[in-house]
Amino acid sequence: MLNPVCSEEVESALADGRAIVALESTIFSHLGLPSPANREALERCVGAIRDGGAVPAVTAVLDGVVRLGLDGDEHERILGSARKTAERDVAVAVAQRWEFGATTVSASVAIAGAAGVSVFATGGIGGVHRGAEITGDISADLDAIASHPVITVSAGAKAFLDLPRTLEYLESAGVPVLGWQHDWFPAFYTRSSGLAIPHRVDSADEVARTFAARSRSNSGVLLTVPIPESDELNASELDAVLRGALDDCERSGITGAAITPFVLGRISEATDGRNVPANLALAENNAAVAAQVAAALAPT
Ligand code: PSU
Ligand code: MN
Repeated sequence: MLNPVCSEEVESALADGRAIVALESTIFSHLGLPSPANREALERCVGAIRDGGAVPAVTAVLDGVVRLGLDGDEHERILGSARKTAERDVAVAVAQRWEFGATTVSASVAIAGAAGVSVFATGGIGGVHRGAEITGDISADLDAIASHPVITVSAGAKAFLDLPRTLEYLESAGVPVLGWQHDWFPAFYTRSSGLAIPHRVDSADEVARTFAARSRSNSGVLLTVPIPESDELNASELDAVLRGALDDCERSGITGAAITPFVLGRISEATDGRNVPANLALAENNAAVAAQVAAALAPT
């Protein structure tokens, strides 16, 4: 069964009950962000977690070993090309000894939960894809958030997904969806999708108390943090870019797990990389909020 190998630092933080924040590796690989922005994203996320007094714990499969927390020089290894590794793929990555399996949100919450790490930060989660009523394409992230004991901190989901259905799915799956000091479900590059957030929270303590009071011990919570106002992109301009990216995806016959990386790449191209600073700012901000939540959960 899933039994992650923890870095020494994560191991001792777990033993002492200190704050830890897990991070995924897909966002930092070529599947998530272009180089060199991916390196900057990793440095800023790790820095924000440390500044918040927590220990960063990047998840990955390296040389067939499931890892939680990497040593300094090992961070280099997650910046290159990778095989996308969702929760179900982790077992295959181990069995086939993949050199670098880049963990998605679903794999990361499974790995964090298995080790007893309760807070995980990312950029955006996967969700219900547009047209899912035909294709059935619903990201494994949603069921994973529902079924592992981890608080996922994200800037919502990108608007190329079907956001109303994503919220409906999370409701059916029993996931508390909390809005960080905000009344709207955020749409990654923009602070509001126009959809009301089920519950607003205003402090890390409220998030920690919600987590402590959930009805099933193996279930998770989704905390959405809107992108900082100064980094928000223009919604109407973005709409055209997202529509174009989805059209290209359909024309190219891209399906399944390849859809999200393809669309992310097309958004980067179509905006000439103007989306990247926003992406980095929100990921860093999520990491900082996650560190506060992890501190509120820590007994000491
Ligand atoms: N959305 C983003 N950036 C990302 C991803 C999603 O804005 O990097 C990645 C995350 O790793 C997420 C995964 O868990 O894509 C979801 O893929 P899929 O839609 O195939 O489930
Ligand atoms: Mn999918």
